[in-house]
Amino acid sequence: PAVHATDPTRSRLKVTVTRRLPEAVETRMSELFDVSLNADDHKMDRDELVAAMRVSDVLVPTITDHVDAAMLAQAGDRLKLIANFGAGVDHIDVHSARQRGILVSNTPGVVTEDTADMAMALILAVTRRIPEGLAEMQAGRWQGWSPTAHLGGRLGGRRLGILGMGRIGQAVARRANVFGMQVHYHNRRRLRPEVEAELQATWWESLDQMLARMDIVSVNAPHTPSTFHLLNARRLKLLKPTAVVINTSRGEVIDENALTRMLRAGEISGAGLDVFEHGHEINPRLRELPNVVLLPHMGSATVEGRVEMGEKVLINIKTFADGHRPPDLVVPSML
Ligand code: 8YV
Repeated sequence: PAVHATDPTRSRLKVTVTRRLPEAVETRMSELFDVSLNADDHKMDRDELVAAMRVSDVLVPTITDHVDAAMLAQAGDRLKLIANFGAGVDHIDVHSARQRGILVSNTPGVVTEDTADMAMALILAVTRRIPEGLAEMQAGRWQGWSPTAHLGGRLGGRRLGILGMGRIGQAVARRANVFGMQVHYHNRRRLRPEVEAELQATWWESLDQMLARMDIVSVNAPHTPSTFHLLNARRLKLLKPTAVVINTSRGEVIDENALTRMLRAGEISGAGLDVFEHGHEINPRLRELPNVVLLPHMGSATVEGRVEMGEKVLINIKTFADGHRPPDLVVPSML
């Protein structure tokens, strides 16, 4: 069924894209729609975003654009679709959008493998001390091989606890199996038995009980009201002092200050973080720690992935323009 009435006086949808996307995506989008691009790729402020929403049928935001209820209230009634460039939609007030009849879509699936690769990269970087080795080489400090230097921990046999077993969590599990790790997981819903068997994954109904037994914990849950600070100080204290925490999902799922304190105190052995609680404003203490590997939200940053994300956005807008439900519609009950 048609989900919007196309205005016959307007032949092409007006689409505002908040950041520069791969050239091929921008070109295709401009062929199909009346597109407004952010030429210099600056981060648009609230007023700019509201102004853009007022004159657009479709907004294509990214994680750097916070779209809250107050902004939606000022956006007028032209905006019909927020076609997010990215899987996570925690920067968009999906409930308010819904109440105003504005649809929200995302780009699931195409970020899965790249993000899981990055989780493994962080696991390896922390457990095998790769940044320390790199720094030593770059500084010209290497004195030659020694049997006792640079010793990390073997991944094979280690217990990996995956927090959030959606697409990305499952992709991490597949990789961990190949590395000989023992895979455990906590998820709101238990996987189907055949999927659990394929992933050789053990389900823990109790997150607390799982945390106490893991060598490495990988956060792969989205940020929602129910996952905010899921790894709070109390739960982080359940971890073994030898444990390592990996996060390629959203910073808000972990209480970053509590994690930083415990890493400094040696109550947690290490961390690999691609995302942070306050965007790119990182707790400076975190940067000083040798047992912590920090990355600037690179999880899905592959050339191929960005093009596929753009193609997903295009399909969502095109389907909507044709009067149908966008295939990657996000509804509040999914959050
Ligand atoms: C994106 C991400 O780079 O898809 C997501 O949820 O976090 C990343 O893959 C970013 O969010 C794009 O908006």
